[in-house]
Amino acid sequence: MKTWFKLLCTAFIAVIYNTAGAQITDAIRVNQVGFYPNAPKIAIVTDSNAKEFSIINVSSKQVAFTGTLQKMGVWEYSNEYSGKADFSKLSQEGTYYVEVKGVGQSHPFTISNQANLAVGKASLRFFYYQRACIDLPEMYAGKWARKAGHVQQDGNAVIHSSAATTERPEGTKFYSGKGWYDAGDYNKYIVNSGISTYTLMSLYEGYPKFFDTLKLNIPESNNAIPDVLDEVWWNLRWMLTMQDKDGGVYHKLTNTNFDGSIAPDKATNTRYAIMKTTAATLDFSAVMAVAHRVYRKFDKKFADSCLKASISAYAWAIKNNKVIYNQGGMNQKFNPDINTGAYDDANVGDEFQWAAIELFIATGKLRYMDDANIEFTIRNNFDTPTWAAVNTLGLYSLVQNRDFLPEEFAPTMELVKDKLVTMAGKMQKYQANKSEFGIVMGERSGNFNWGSNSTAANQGMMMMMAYRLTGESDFLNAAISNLDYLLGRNGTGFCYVTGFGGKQVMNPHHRPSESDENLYPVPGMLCGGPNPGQEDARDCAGKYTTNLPAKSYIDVQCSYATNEVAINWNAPLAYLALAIEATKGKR
Ligand code: 9MR
Repeated sequence: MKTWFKLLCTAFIAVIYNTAGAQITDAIRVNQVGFYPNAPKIAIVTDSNAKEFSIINVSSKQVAFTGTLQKMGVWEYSNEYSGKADFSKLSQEGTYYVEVKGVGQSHPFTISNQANLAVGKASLRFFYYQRACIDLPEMYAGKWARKAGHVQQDGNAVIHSSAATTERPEGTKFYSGKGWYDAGDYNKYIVNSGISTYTLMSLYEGYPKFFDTLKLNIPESNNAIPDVLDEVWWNLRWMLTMQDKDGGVYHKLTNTNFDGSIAPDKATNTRYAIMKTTAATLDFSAVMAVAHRVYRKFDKKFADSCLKASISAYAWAIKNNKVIYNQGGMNQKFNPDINTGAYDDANVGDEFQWAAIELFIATGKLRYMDDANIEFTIRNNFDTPTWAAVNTLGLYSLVQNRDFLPEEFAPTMELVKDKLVTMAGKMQKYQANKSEFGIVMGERSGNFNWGSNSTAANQGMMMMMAYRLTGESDFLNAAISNLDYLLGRNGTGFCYVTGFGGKQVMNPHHRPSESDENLYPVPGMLCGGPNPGQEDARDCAGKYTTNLPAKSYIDVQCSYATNEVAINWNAPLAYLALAIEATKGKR
């Protein structure tokens, strides 16, 4: 979006907002998208003088519900008082807002049997908008239609000196097209593709019936494969190009430096395939083993090629088990220098474990389980997944596929289930008994990191896994609480998904949105969220007003540390929103 145009429009909107919505207050924090009739409905009022609340129907202006605010205390992460408004009993579909006398009214929200459907679909359609090497015509992309980017560059990717072999010397060109742009930047990184691609395949695996009929209005919508898997296929095809002949996988396909605020088709710098690493190769191996089982019933040939790729990648990683990505070190040895995202992870134990588990599920061979060594590590080495901590994804897959595993594995499976329920249970208890905002997010202070919104989404995904495993509604409610957090019940009052809510994210760090003429950014994108680390403080001088963990967020383009978007953040959002929709929604 052109800056002058945006400033003009923002000023215009501010005027309208102030006249028409004068009573809307930031002191009431509520999911600004929607609730299911038969599910928890909570708002938080941060004014400690307020005692009562009402829920008002927007069209009739009638009071639909009244209640007393429950004193919850001060939320340490935002330093705000929390009075809880519980209107779970209101089950009539409609559009409403919360009203508190003397405080004001909240942004509107719906109560609906399809509360998450629109936001969930938008969160998946984000991946279509991130596609490299394909035009996005208006019929699928609406006003965010754009020309293909990187057709020439990724069609003629260049082997970087760090990745050179006798068979593929430095400068060799190869095809590395398709795939999703990682984030606000246009590079493509295998490590981050790993967790993102997995999360969407896992979503399909958990709710196949729901996704068999969910249409996303993408070019492949009319083929026989569910749309979510068509979308994932776009990235899998790129990932497969990143495997060298010896089984190893290049860490990333990248420019030397980040591009400026330009459209994809204007970003024409050379794209290099960078050195093979153990982490990238193992993430690739895990994802391809999952792709094998998920795509088998749709396209056996493709599925078989994925398994082959997975096995050879794993074998490479066994032989090359300590090739750690260190961008600084690499730049000292090789040219040209590379200064884009590092996704550097010195600990590859969890990647080994994840790949071994997925290969065990794919092949039934117990030798992979020996490698995974779950019995030994189960006590402590698992946590909420991130791009750098992936072994819990293996636990998800084991639980999902428990009915198809060899009998000898049953005792270990008990440990796995127990581990997952214990981990999830700790978080759920924090949400239900301790959190002043009634959310899982914040169960540890470290939750407010770079991409903190993905922490909330991944916690939510874990809650849904525990819910499917146990059937205990406490887990489902905890999942819902974190989605509420992302959609408005949080420390800033923003609905963190673009295009949704009353208080919207308008200026994400996302080059396609920055460079087009639209006022609104590409919809369905989850921004990184509050991050007191403020690693972008120099580029955003004078913009931050606080470093309180849950408030350290700025809706400005410069803020790559709080307002960027990324595939590994949107994937768990899609999981959370649509797993809940598949569970509570009615279509
Ligand atoms: O999500 C990544 C975060 O965990 C790291 O702290 C940060 C700095 O290394 O990088 C983030 O990933 C960025 C990647 O390196 C490049 N594309 C944009 C990603 C999101 O900001």
